[in-house]
Amino acid sequence: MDKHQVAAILDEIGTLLELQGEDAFRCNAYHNGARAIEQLEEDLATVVREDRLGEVPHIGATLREKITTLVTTGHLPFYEELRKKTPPGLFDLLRIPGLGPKRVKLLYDRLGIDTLDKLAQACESGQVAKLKGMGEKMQQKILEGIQSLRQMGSRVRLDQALALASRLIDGLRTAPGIIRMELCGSLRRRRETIKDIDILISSDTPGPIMERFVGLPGVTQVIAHGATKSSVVVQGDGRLSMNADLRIVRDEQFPFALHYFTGSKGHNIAMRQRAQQYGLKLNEYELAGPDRRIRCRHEADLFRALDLAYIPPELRENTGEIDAAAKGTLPKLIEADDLKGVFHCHTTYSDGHNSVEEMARAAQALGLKYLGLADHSQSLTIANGLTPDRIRQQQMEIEQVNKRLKGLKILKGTECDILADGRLDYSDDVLATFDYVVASVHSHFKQSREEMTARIIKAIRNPYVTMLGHATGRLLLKREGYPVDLEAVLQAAAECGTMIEINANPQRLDLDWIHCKRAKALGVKLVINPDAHSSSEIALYHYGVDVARRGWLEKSDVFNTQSLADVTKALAARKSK
Ligand code: DGT
Ligand code: CA
Ligand code: ZN
Repeated sequence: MDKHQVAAILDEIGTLLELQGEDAFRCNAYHNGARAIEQLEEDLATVVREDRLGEVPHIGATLREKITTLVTTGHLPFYEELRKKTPPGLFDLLRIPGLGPKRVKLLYDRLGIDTLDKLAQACESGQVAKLKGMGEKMQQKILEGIQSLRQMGSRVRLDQALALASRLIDGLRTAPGIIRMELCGSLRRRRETIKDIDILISSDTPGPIMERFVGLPGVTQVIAHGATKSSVVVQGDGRLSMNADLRIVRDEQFPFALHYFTGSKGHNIAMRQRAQQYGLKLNEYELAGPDRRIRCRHEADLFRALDLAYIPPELRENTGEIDAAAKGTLPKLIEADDLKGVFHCHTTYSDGHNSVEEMARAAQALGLKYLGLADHSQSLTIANGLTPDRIRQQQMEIEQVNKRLKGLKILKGTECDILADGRLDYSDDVLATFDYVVASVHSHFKQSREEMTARIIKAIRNPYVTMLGHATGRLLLKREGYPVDLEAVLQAAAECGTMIEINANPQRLDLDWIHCKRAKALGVKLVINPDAHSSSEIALYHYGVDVARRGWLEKSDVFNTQSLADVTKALAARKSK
């Protein structure tokens, strides 16, 4: 059992005792002991073995005995008894602002409340307000707390979390004494959804930085305020709120802490095993052997010390990156600057907010060389899908605007609905007027997996279809994708040379990175599209590049890294087949 696990158990014992109504002195002994163990720089097992726990501040005789039992046997009967006596739901209640162990105990003893649901009911029926020391105001506050807790239990979209995190980073930047500062955790790995924000700083004077952190604008609650670690709740736009953790280490520890807190957990475990093969121990503070410490200035030095190439954070999901880094076969990942254009953007012709020309100017400002406009097709009436007449009108306008533009070309596309039976929403002669066709599912989501798979594969086999749009239709944290056999879809795409979109809109990020990896293995070409509905959304392609990187994709795996000349040639060749 490592020190984090031991510390967590000590902390929990402190809380369990509080819930039993024990006196504060005894409870705090456990909380303080937990913190001391958490901050221990030496290996806990060694300290226990050499019977030196007594030298650790805040560890008295009782804790020494308990910790020794835990570390040597992996169990602690005292703790297990306490747990049995306490309903687990009481811990959920403790997360509500204003509810300490005393009040939770009161609610449990008097009203039998041991879950959030029961507490919500008791508040709604007014029972809580009648308890001694509670009142109407407290009851209302508890109800609000339950609501925000339920919402916070869920994850947050990458773009929203990044926005919140950059606000925190900007607020911290001017704090005195910061040597290095980085975002860690799932944000640094660019996962599509984020549980909490992890920030790491190196400094010799952590105190004032911590003060700044817990007082930053947007911080609505301080969960913990310690010397080297603090946790807060920050409020974003709307009702969005997230937890954020700040850890401060000494600068020589920074590369190790940066690696550790970037994760993922699976990657960390595999790295620790690799270190062990070298007779070294790797943790958040150091890489060290029995009689030496490996000096690392940067994360790259840490990898080098284990004979590994630098592994970019996006790849650290323990899906073979350590092997590849050892063999020197890591991909050279695609970068945002590699993109030369995009293919899936909407204008005011369908449900976009900007005109053809406004979209083109925005793409140009981003340095793109081509912009594919792909408005919705006729049967999608709620999105003002285009009839063949209006297609002609738009294509004429595109030709006009193209004459005025220098350095950027607008390509004529469509986001054509895949009808319920797999046919496309336009006749072949209309389809032939486009430079390319994005085919997407926007209806009949409830089809069976077999029907949906056959429907999509039929579209993929249609020679007019250049690429499949948002392959699963998922809306992150809102709507599951429709049931579909993606493996079969990817195989069909590989056979026909149909491309698959990485929809970069942060609400979708569809194709998922896992399937990008598979698509690449099958030889399917991917294309990163922002699905922009306004000029400012074209830049969303950045999130698609994040997905592509997590999917091990290189520049050559993504179609829109090619020049305008090459793209034009490839599209023309495909049409003439
Ligand atoms: P999330 O759920 O979006 O917050 O994802 P992460 O990866 O940010 O996870 P988090 O915040 O729980 O922890 C941050 C990093 O700390 C994680 O990526 C790896 C490291 N870590 C956390 N718990 C453990 C653990 O039990 N063992 C190891 N080896 N590493 C851990
Ligand atoms: Ca995190
Ligand atoms: Zn679209």
